[in-house]
Amino acid sequence: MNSQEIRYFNSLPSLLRQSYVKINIDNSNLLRIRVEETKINFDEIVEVIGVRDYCILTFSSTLDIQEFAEKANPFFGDLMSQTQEASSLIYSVEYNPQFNLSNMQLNSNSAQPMHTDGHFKEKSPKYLCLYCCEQAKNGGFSQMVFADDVYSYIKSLSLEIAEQLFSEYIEYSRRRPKGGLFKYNKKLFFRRNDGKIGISYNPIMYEIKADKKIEQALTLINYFTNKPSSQTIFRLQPNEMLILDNERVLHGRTSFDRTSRRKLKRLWFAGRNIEENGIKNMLII
Ligand SMILES: O=C(O)CCC(=O)C(=O)O
Ligand SMILES: [Fe+2]
Repeated sequence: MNSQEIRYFNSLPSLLRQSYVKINIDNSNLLRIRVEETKINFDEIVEVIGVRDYCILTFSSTLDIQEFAEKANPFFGDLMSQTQEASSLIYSVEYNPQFNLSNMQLNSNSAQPMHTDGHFKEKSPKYLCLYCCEQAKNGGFSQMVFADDVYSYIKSLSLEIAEQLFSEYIEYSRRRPKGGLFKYNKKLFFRRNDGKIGISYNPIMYEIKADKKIEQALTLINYFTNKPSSQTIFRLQPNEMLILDNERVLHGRTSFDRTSRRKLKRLWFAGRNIEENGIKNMLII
């Protein structure tokens, strides 16, 4: 995610973008599950995520993320690589005011617009884990918007377009880190085997093309998902982990102060039953 590719987000009304800066409290009193690293009840976690689409774990001490990943594997499926290198199974989302760690939006102190992870993958991850090692002094809030709310919002405007979003492909182009473009087609919504609505979306793209009505719907979805009143907002503390059903929840983060260090470790799991909505016509140009 290149910072030049943020233009879809920047085309949002400026008032909306400002609200990022003003968020300074949790708007939710979210359930946290307290766990000891040696006694993680994965059955319970899977059950909670099945009902709420997310869960937040508070660990009693610093977590060995590698060990966690191994224990989670039978429940969450295989770990997925997160970048071009196959070794990137544990990714650090990291900002350090002293060093410019990368030119990516993700590793800056800027806001991340609402998205699902691994949109560009043949099959997006089912579970996303974000483990907080260090949190910023101000800002750096996590935001979630649920697929069902996005669907209800579009449906309230047009049932026809809401249905088209299950069947019509959207053409995404992303810049490749070493030059050129990566193009693929993907649908926004899909119906999962469990009957729930799945979503796959990322507005940080070089270009997004679709039927005019679908493009308009995406602009509205950017608007809806990025306004704080649609979001569940909270702040991860060190030793806390957010686990999301990445097919059911969009997530983002607010900007944070320039002088803080902040670090999260991120894991992607494929899930145990691989669902629909792969990508079509992948092309590197
Ligand atoms: O920095 C955060 O809180 C979340 C960043 C994010 O979207 C991700 O790592 O997938
Ligand atoms: Fe993300």
